[in-house]
Amino acid sequence: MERGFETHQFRIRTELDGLWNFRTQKGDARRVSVPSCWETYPGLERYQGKASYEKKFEGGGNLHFIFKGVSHTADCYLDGVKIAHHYNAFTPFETLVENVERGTHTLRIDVDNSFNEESSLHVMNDYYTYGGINRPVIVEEVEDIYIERIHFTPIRTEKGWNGKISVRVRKIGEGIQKIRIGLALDDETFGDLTGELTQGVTVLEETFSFPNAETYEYRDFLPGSAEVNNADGEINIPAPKLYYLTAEVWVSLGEDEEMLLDDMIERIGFREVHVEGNRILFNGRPIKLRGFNRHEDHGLYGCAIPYDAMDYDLRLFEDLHANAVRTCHYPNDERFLDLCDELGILVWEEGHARGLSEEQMRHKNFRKQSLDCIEEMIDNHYNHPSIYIWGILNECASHTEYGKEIYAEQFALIKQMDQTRPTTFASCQFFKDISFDLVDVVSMNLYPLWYHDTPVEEYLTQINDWIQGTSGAGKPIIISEIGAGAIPGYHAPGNPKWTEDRQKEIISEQLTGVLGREDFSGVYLWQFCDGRVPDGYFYSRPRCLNNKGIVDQYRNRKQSYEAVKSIYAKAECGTYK
Ligand code: ADA
Repeated sequence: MERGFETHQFRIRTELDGLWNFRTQKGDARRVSVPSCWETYPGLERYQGKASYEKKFEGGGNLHFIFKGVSHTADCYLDGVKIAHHYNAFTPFETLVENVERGTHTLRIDVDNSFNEESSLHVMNDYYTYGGINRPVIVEEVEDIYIERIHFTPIRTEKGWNGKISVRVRKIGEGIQKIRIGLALDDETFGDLTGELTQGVTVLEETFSFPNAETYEYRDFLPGSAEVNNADGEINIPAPKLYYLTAEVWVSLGEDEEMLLDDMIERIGFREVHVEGNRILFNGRPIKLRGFNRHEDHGLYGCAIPYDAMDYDLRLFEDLHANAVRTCHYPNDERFLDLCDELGILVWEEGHARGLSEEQMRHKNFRKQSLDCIEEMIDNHYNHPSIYIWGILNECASHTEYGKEIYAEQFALIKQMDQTRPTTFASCQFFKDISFDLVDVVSMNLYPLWYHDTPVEEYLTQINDWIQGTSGAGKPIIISEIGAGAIPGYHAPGNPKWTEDRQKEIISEQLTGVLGREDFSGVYLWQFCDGRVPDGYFYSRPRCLNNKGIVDQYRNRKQSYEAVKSIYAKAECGTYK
């Protein structure tokens, strides 16, 4: 499944999941299910290189292909003719092939997950770059006029909600065509967009008022927050209010006749996020984050985590009384974002980058590859109400002039595409970061008691005092990473580091310290689950895993799980004093 809901009633589409033919460059061939990572195919657990996937399908006319994620570089061919190229495992891409003869066709995707000289973001790093078609592939049959994207912007007014609706339509072929786009919210028609299309892309947009729209609220998941009443026999659990926004493209046939050419359904929420002083306000109320950093990584699936396993992770988030997730360090599978929308989990989504030096940020492809990733992330994920902030460039060179230029360039792109969400980046440039003037929210990755033995309270005060002397003064501050490691099952006298007991001690002190202070807008624990790292990190990552999860890579719980749960359950961790 591509999304958590149906995105079309009218458009003809086929999800190309199921069995594909697979072969590595060395000739290892087998049939595999897609989406998947080749590290889950026996014998290929550590394969880095190239491989091909092939799938036959029936279709014809204008074929629109949607690739939700291929890790990490894809070259796509239809019946042997190249139709698309894409870099980055974590963002969707699409392509159109016009006037294809109806019949049986072969789609081939050549995939490369090597750390080659063209790759500036998928490099040796503290997370694993898997290989494969890690997210769904869809083929659609579209008319000569079809909807490419719908963007919905909620606008709060004194009289209730307005909504700006932008519909991006593509016209194939020459000539001018008048169209009417019929708009409905939960199947209730509320207006039209009309316009004349010429070849290529046209954006039609207008702001409509929705005075009776119900506001989308995130869930705080504090104990007792789900008032469930079964009085009328139904199980009523409060859920954030989501609406289905439908757009239908009609063309006039003369007189009073019209013909439906295409449709698209988006799911939206009426909510507003903004920064006021040192607080992040969600519908006017300050949020206090009790979150986790979550890599898309699983011991059974690699980064191709199936929908049910994503849902299982979020059931643990709810059990842990967490209200937020950070998609460290790249855009996530849209089905996960759909679940966060439905559950009301606050999402910090970020562009793909982790810990790149100034030299790595000077890689010949770095600017384009990271700007492309941001553009694809926002263009595709704009409508998710659970995303309250955009992040970029985790722990990159925000302490150098060149690095700051790059951060500025990327924030400019974000603000150009989305003026409604605050921006941030997670810094580790302690006492030397020069880029806080670029952000709405300051975020810091700290590891007191793990990477250094400075007492938590002392270190938090040092960091906050420093920030108040920089261009980040007075801005909200998020502790975007804090944590400690533990090898599952390891216990030893004196609780040395890597024991579960020591992890619990350290994390308890860290979380209590951060959540007990007024000066922070909350915390994202590093990290939710243990995640795989490449052999190149073996010296500091026992088992070739980043072992700072409170569950292991199979979601088995460590001792610290219950400790985090009890801290996050405390009411004072959900509000300020
Ligand atoms: C950094 C980085 C994370 C992870 C973490 C750790 O803060 O942002 O990706 O590497 O350190 O485990 O040390």
